[in-house]
Amino acid sequence: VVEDRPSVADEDLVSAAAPLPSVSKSNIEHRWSDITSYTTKKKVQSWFQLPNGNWELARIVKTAGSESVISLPDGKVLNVNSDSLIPANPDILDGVDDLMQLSYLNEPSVLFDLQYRYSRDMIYTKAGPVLVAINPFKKVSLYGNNYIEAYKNKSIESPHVYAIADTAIREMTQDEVNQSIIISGESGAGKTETAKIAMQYLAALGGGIGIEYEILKTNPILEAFGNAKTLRNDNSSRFGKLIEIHFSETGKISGAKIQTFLLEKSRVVQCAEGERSYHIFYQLCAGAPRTLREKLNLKDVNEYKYLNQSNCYAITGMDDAEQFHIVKEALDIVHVSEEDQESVFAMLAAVLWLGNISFNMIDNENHVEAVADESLINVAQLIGCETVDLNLALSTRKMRVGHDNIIQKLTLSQAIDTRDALAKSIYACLFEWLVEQINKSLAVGKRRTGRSISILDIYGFESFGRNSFEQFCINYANERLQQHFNRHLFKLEQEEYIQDGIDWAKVDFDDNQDCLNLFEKKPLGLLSLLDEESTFPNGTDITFANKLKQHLNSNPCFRGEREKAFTVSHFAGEVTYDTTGFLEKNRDLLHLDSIQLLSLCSCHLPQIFASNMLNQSEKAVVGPLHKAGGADSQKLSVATKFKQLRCCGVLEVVRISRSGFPSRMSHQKFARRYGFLLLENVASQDPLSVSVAILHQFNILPEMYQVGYTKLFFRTGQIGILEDTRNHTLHGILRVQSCFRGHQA
Ligand code: AD9
Ligand code: MG
Repeated sequence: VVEDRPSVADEDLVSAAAPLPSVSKSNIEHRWSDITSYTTKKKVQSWFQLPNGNWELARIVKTAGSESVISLPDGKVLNVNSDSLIPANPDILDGVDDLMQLSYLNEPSVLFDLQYRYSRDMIYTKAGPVLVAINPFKKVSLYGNNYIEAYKNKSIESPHVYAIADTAIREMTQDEVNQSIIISGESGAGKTETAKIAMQYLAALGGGIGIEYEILKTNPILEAFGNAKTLRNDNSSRFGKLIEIHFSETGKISGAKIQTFLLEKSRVVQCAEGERSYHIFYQLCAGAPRTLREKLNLKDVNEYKYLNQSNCYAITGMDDAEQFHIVKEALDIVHVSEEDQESVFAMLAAVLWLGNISFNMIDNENHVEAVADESLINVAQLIGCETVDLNLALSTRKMRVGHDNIIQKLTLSQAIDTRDALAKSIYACLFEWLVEQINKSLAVGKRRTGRSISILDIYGFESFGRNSFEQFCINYANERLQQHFNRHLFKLEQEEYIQDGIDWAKVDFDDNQDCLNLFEKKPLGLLSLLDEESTFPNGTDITFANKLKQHLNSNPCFRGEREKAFTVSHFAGEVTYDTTGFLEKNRDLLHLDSIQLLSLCSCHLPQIFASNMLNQSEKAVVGPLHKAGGADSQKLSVATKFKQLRCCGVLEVVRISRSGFPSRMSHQKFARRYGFLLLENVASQDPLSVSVAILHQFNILPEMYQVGYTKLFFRTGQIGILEDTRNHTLHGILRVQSCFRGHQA
């Protein structure tokens, strides 16, 4: 943590780096044992990349001209081009806890360091101002009260989320600047867990009046309603979350506010093979007590179409019934009344029963009406309307033609879309309503101080075999977050050097502006074209895909694929999207008939939903995009894992931080802090002159610092040396003072 860094003062960044997923420890040891045993014998050593992409630590036997003879750990001797060798670090640097300390900063060295630490359960490593967390996929004993105490007292200094949270509290209190902890990483990297660990620390330090307990209890609720099992992560967040935790002047938590973004609605009505819908559905079916089951007419999960299409009901290690009770208890704690909880469960049951409603053909023009079976009856009863009205809302649409109102019958596919749209809307409104209730309960007290720490946890970057509209949105959100990350860490960093007149060799880094332009450019960007096509009555997924190819093929981040697909080069890699369903999902239309139906219901939640929907529809029908602001690894080669490294920007962070002067302090602060160490009296001099005098007196080498107009910039480690001298002198002074006092006494 660098003192006084205005460029990042408002943001302490945590990065949950790409996991080295399901790489078992034995596997790691096996893979790395050659290297580590070799490391001990190494003399001149370099990294050499094998044709399969893996890096091996090679001993250089001989170099002649551009050729080198190297010997590999397995005894093989190869003749290679010297340019293909990448320097390795000396043994003494094995496992350093800040990548910035590495003498040679290259991909194999960074990976080696992370791997070395990971295999010893040291999952956190610093990369300059960023914390890299590697998912352990097992319980590691790094958390809990003893650790919290230790980080609070600074008796442990190893990198940790607690240390990041501690810095955030300190800087918020001392500098009175609001802080943010931003967590990025691909799906399954550990962002949500990391966010919870940070919250745990803030709650422990800022606790006292009890609200911290409520804040922690929002996690099981939001995870139940907003997380689901995907192919990547058994507990994958399907929404973005920003939690703002407010503190009083005395440093106690006074309240919190949660904002959520872009819940994946489509999951409610369909999900891919091997995935699940939202946890809460399974929890309700497994855990509801008998009276509730009877009241809601609940069946087993496999009887509901929305849940049984994907052939996946259980999650190893998760007890849905037990989880239901945890969620209920949490709802109690955030003051959702028993009556409201029952309405919530009724709405969930209504969504499930909606999925079971089927339709009968009533004429030979493909028009349908809903089958009057228990599904229709149950939905009507649960939301509080007549079955006739529900049937009408699902199978007809009122239209205005000229001055006349006409009723149009729906075809089977239109009726299914209407039914699914209603289910998705009820669920999305339920989610929003719950967040609203939670926010009421956590409301920041009247004595608002304006001090807060925010934690951002979104869905991570996703790339599956088949990627649809959902991945398109999620990856776009990640692309934006990455730019924020880039801007903060790189651009602002450089700008600060330049502003302060510092000679700064520009460091190139991958900016993702080109990719964002591809999404955002008007009128010819992915989002504009999608919105445009969504408004055309004759627009289809094929016309959309063709339009993209027509207008965007010259863009280097875009590639048209066969049929309805296209590929985007994201910062984290290429993803091919299948446009099937894009227009429908982007339109996200809920017809007025459905809204009117809900507004007439006798059960109070649907009425609230309807009025919200009406408010929204007055703002025009907007697609969800406008709202947007997350392989079998054992077989992966090390080289593939580097790409993961790249997608978190870890290397760039290290590179830019190290190649520059990461510690900095204003002349005033520097003069105030170290001026007393000067042998000559400088009281009358300006801070800049005092700073220069200090640098001279302590023989700080000129290449170790730069004097800016307003601040001093230091290479890594220099402030530490000055701090040691200062502490030493201060202790001396204190000793003399206490002797003096003792003498007087
Ligand atoms: V997604 O973008 O929401 O799909 P996340 O949030 O990045 O994703 P998550 O935090 O849910 O990933 O972590 C995935 C799983 O990894 C968790 O369910 C845990 O089983 C595991 N995990 C993550 N971090 C830790 C940890 N610090 N200790 C132990 C962990 N297990
Ligand atoms: Mg998550």
